[in-house]
Amino acid sequence: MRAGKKVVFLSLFPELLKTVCETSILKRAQEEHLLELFFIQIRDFSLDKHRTVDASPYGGGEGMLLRVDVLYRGWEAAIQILKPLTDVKPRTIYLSPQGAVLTQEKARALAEPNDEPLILVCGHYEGIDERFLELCVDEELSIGDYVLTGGELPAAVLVDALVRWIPGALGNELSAESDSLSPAQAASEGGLLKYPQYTRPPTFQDKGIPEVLLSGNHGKIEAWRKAQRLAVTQRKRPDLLKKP
Ligand code: 9WO
Repeated sequence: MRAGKKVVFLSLFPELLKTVCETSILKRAQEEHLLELFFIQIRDFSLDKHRTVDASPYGGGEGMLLRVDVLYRGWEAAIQILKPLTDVKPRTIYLSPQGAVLTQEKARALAEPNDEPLILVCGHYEGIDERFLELCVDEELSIGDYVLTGGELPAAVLVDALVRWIPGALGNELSAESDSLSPAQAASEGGLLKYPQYTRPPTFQDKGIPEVLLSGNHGKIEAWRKAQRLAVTQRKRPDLLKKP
């Protein structure tokens, strides 16, 4: 078994994904072999001289769809890339506004060290042929209730949310768990939002910082932060406090 979470992107714009993934924490996670990313250009699996990947929908209607045969050959290439790296069957995820909404809990589950590779399929045009969903897709995930122009940014969001759960990826011993509770996590664990934070300079445009933070009294500071978390949650996300 090779080290690191393995993720293959199937996309018409792999360069966009590469650029996002060559930055910051995602870059370092790859350098430290905590994450191993692969990029497949769907267009490489078109067989005609114009490298066509789309066609109009049977029955008529707006726009174009990604062809199932082209997409399938790209998916098979993803399977072949992963074959020598692990015996675990990959999980194929299609990013679409029709999927279940991605949560912090879901990202944590996908980051589990079970060696299950991910194949992230990024659609374009008006969508993909339904037969690809039936044949290859294990799970459809959405990052929110809005329609974009393609699945690349959602796929990047998914990997970014996931990498925070890989032990060591945040560059210190603190994991995502000890970081600020996200609204989603707060919602699922009855938690609260983060308290207000301050750093230098101590005065900016006549605004100081709360006196208690300079007191050196850690008990008082903890109590203040706890009260602030409740107040901030009430003000910004009252819905999180109303959930049972
Ligand atoms: C377009 C559209 C128009 C009217 C009603 C529903 C509709 N769905 C789509 C659609 O899925 N367009 C796609 C563009 C085809 C697949 C890739 N695209 C996409 C993915 N747009 N938005 C996403 C997406 C993925 C994950 N989370 C949020 C949005």
